[in-house]
Amino acid sequence: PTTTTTPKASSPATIHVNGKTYKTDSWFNVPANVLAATTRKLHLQKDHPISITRQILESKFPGPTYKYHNDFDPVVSTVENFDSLGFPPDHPGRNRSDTYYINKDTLLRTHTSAHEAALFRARESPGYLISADVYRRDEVDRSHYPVFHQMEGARVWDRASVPNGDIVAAIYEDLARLPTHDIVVEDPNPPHHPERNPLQAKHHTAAEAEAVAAHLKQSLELMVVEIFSRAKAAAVKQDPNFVDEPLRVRWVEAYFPFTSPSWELEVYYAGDWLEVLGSGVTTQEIHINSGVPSQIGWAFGIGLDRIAMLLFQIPDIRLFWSQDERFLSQFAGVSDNLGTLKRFIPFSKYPACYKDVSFWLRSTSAAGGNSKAANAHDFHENDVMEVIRNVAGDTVEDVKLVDDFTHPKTGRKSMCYRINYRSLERTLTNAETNTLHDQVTQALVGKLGVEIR
Ligand code: FA5
Ligand code: MG
Repeated sequence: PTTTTTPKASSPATIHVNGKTYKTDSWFNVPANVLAATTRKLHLQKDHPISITRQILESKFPGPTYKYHNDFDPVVSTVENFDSLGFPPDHPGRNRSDTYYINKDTLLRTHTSAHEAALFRARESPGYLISADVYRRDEVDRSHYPVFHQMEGARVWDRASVPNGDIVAAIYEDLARLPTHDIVVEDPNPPHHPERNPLQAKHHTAAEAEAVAAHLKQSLELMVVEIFSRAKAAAVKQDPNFVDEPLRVRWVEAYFPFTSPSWELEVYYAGDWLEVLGSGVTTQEIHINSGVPSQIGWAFGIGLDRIAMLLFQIPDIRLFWSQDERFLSQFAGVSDNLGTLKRFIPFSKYPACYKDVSFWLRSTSAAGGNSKAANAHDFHENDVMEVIRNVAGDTVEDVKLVDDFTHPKTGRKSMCYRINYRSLERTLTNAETNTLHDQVTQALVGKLGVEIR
């Protein structure tokens, strides 16, 4: 029998999010610190870097064609988050090790695509943008946090309402009205694998899919060019030695259950290609199931935190959650005047304090009995990450697996994690770090049933 190591968040019978009450059940796995983040709405906080980034991106998708939705509730159903988008029943994203559940049918959205089908159904505008907080159980380091922000966008055309029913002509007319940019896209049309990422031949002609893709690419390139031009302008203004390298962007093939074909847009940054967004031609079943079978279109999703980190040169994702004036004051006034955007000047970095914790999992054969005991079979690293984050909060900078080892005789597995304790705001005392680390160790034993070595 499989046991579960999912940390037992103190499970209240009901919880409240944004003034609504939800019943929990045995699927509930949302820790208090994550639940608390649902009230923050950083994407709407004036002069917050996440909100400024949203404003800059919105400026490239003007109304009334695009309507902005910035206040959708983070609690959605499994139907909205997964089924409506064509996720197969066994998709790993549905696991409790990856997703925060309130109950079996209700979760904290893992992406803004959860609202896509409802907006297609609503038909309020031919395009939309959604900005929102999203939630994923994940590793702990300077670029991952259990809560981050996405902006989702889509644009549709309706065969039933374009002049002469010529949807291809209508899309190219809209494309011709878009601004241009002078960046050379290195791989504008990467080949795609038709077996996994087909043109939707049953629903689209090749010419239709091509027209949608061309409009998608131009629209998203404009957005990315805008961000990187603003980042560069800020850098040049502040640092006369800044090396003004030309912007490099390329399209690569990607896979999503709700678009086909699909692409990611990558930008060359600090010596490497960086994925900034996922996108594609929307799966026709979503339009059909939303009662608008005559529509075709594209959609994309971009991570606002990552973009904000690049734009402002913010070195650690935890900073977004800081209420420290030394952080927030640096962005004052920018929401009202985007031209005053400056790079973040880090305040002094406080010392790191590394501490290791080593523990045994129970061997798989010995599993059973104690349902709390972690065995090698059902061990999930995200559980370790979460227990540590729950105890030590934002004083953990990162957690890394430094050793794992299986005893040749007993078959027992041992893991060693190195935790870096470093506050963003002050120097931690030795005594304080030791106490914290003791609490983390006890929590790993108590919540995961591991045995400390
Ligand atoms: C998605 O979430 C898709 N819903 C995007 C999409 C929408 C595709 C519409 C097609 C059509 P993905 O998991 O790759 O895809 O996340 C999208 C973006 O969110 C990433 O490119 C990245 O910028 C950001 N992101 C993903 N995970 C994290 C994380 N843990 N921390 C910060 N940003 C993240
Ligand atoms: Mg991705």
